[in-house]
Amino acid sequence: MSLSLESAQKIFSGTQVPSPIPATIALFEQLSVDDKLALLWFAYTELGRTITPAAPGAARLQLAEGLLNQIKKMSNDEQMQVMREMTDHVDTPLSRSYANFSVNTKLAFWYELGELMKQGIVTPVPPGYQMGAGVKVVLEAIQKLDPGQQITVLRNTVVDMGYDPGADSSNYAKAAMEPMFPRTTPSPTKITIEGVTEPAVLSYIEALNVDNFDAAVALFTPNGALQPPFQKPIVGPQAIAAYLRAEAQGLNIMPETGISEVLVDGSKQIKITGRVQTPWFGVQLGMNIAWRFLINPEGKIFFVAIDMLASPQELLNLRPA
Ligand code: ECH
Repeated sequence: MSLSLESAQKIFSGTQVPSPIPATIALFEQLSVDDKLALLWFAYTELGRTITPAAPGAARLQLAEGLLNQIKKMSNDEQMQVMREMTDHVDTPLSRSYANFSVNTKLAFWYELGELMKQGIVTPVPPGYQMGAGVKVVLEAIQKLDPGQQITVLRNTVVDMGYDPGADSSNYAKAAMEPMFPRTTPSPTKITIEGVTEPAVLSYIEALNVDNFDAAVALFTPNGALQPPFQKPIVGPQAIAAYLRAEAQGLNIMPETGISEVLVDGSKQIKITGRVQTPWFGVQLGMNIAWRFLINPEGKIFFVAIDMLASPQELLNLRPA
């Protein structure tokens, strides 16, 4: 029996709980452009009271330097206009350059603009801005999320900005030409998962913890797939490698417990829960994550879905189904 992607996506579906992240992003999308920018500023400054991102290194900022220098030279009105155009996906040279950045460079660009806002060099909200009722609703929705979910919402809005005339997956390739994201915390060296000893799973985690994406991809079947949180599966080793290079740099992966079940055809479904640290926030923040693996009878990864969980309670939710 050959494994199908469709049935793989359904493994352990009984343990899934609806995530508030897409709902919060949908609320955000309904705001006016000025409300969006103001919301991000309020959410980011509020988050900053408890956790702050690590300053991106000089090498990364250099990639965004051209854009940042243009913006620094502008008047406050022009700066506001540029930020509105990026948020509204207006086709401008600046929006296009931004869309060409990798995820980490996009984040570094806004990190730097945020610093310039704190210093008063760039205005965070238009003069005379009045907060709309919608902003309060979205802010409250964000406040209810756990920190890992909050930074996911921020990150998704940043990724989505700018104007990209091509397919959005094309900028995964950009990351290959950019410097690696430095690890802010040493990664765990010895991985043990209570209840799971599957070699492919352990090797996958170990490979990601040393940014060895080629080794991670070699564990997949030729038609294997990886499904990131809230996304469609990415199919095939080449596409997975490009994705991991763009999105998984510097992650510290700390699985805790799991369950493993052998299916009639000899394949295995394995669910693991644990924590992941992003190099942007290091030890300040552990995201609660679940992995759902489908391993073929030869021990290769046919499918892995990565799910973002809300709470440590959900981490314990390992019931098979
Ligand atoms: C200001 C106002 C104007 C508008 C904007 C502003 C700036 C905002 C800034 C935001 C910065 C946000 C940051 C967010 C970082 C989030 C990182 C996350 C990482 C999650 C990673 C995960 C990885 C999971 C995976 C695993 C695998 O096994 C396979 C691969 C993969 C305020 C100026 C915009 C500056 C820095 C959420 C979950 C575990 C799927 C990758």
